[in-house]
Amino acid sequence: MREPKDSYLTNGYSLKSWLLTKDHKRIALMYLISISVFFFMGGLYAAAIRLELLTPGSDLLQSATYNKAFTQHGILMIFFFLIPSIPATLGNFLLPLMIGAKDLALPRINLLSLYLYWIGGLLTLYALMQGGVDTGWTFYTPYSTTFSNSYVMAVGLGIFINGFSSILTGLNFIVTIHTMRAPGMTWFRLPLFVWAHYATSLVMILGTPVIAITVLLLAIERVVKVGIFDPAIGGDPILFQHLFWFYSHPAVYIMILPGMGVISEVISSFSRKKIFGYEFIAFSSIAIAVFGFLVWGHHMFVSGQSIYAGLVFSFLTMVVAVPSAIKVFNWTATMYKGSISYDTPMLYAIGFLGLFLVGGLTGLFLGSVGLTVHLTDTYFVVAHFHYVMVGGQVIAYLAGIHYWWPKMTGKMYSEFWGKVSAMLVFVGFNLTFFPQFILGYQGMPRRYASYPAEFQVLNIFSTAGASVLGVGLLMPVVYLTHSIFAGKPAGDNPWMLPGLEWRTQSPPPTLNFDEQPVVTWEAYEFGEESGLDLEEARRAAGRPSVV
Ligand code: HEM
Ligand SMILES: [Cu+2]
Repeated sequence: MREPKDSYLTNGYSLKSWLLTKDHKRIALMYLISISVFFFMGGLYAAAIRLELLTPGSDLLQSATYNKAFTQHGILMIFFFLIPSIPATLGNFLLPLMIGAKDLALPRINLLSLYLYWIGGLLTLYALMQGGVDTGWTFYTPYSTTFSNSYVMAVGLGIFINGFSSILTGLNFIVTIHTMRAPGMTWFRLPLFVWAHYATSLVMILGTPVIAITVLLLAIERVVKVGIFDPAIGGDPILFQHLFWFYSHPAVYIMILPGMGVISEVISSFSRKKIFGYEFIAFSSIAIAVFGFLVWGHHMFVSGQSIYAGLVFSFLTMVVAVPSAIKVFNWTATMYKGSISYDTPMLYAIGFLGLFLVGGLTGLFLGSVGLTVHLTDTYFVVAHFHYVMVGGQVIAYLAGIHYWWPKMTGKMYSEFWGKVSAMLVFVGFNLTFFPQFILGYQGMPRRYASYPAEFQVLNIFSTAGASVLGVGLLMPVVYLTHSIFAGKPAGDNPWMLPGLEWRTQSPPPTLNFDEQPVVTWEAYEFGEESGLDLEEARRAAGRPSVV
């Protein structure tokens, strides 16, 4: 295997060459490290919460501390890990490579969005160290405006600034996809990962300004006492919930669409089959982005909203589930009669299919007006959104990291440890969160440090599962880092795939391609004419045959 020539990694070693880079690949790596830090910090809070819930009494954390723990867990995980997770790292790194471009259309804006993320993140961390915040990640009024004495303003400002990072990333992706595609890269030859990011970007630029304004209004009321949400001075607390969920439901799609994009790539690649129903998957992403704006009221069924509004929101919630179901159907059909190889990314992708299905279907339970009255604010909701956010997006993110790691670093990680961690994550995850469906159904409310003794057994399962999950999530940090220094060279195209990102060197050169690529093939073209001999490649890399 030939030694990699100069690559984006060898183009300058000084701190300055990183901090002032305009290279989307370097920016992606800096994001990768930053979001990992936030992820593990959020994980520490999760560990504290699970430890507290090991016993019925509130013995480890007092209620006030417990409130801060789950609030800060949620804020770090959602705003500083999950929302940027795939777009800012894998999306940033791969979008230009996949469409045959030298970089994103607006490289300086890309660097600016990283800095905004850092500023927002540091401000939030500062607030947490000063004393933290206890409102829940949803900042519901009137508690957040009138009663809470915690650092609401500083955290709100951090989230406000971070929102602009998200908006600029979305803007950059849209401009890039419109203007930077290589000759021959037509819209319907785009990898589905790119379609997914296009849809995500639409939500980012249309939705994020709403949360920014909402946080701003909250600040105005807290400081200047203008009556916006507080009825005592002429406001309406329910208005906050409308504004918040008008962003935050679409935002759940910012948190899942990119993962769906990864899964489309991985399932097709490791089934060696053209993706089934390309157009359906592409347009279902757009449909999710559009319909996602019409269902916010399903978070407010018990807020006193009119029963007729509830019926409409319930119906629309069922509608928005259809495009996701279409995707799951098409992924399954892609695997049917494919020659499947169970490499680490594929193990994660198969895990995604099962877990996302559970997450999505239980969303339908919560979207049914009658049932949700029983389930709302219980552990059932907690289980539901963790199945989608962790079982969906985090698992997809891990699938993507393992899939493109050889491209990003030029090195192969230990397949053995990869598989072990995938299994631990899957088992640990289910052990943690499945019991919470039962707990919620039995009536255990969320957001309390103590609970009646009859709920203890299932909580012990959950905490035990969380420790397995924790080990499973820490392992990749070790073997992936190890691979950078001691991994085998991966070669340009270790999985023998047709996509453009695999047709350049690993790790890629600063300008991505040595010469301007011209696309003459369809997406996911594995046929004989593609000249991609997987068996040959696997033999050369000393990997087991798949037939
Ligand atoms: C696809 C990715 C999804 C993510 C990331 C996600 C995330 C979340 C989150 C974070 C909550 C908790 C809100 C809170 O703090 O109370 C939630 C609640 C809810 N989700 Fe999802 N969700 C997703 C998909 C779905 C789907 C497909 C449906 C229905 C078709 C759905 C229906 C609901 C409903 C109705 C609630 C409110 C439950 C209640 O307050 O009683 N979600 N979701
Ligand atoms: Cu929602």
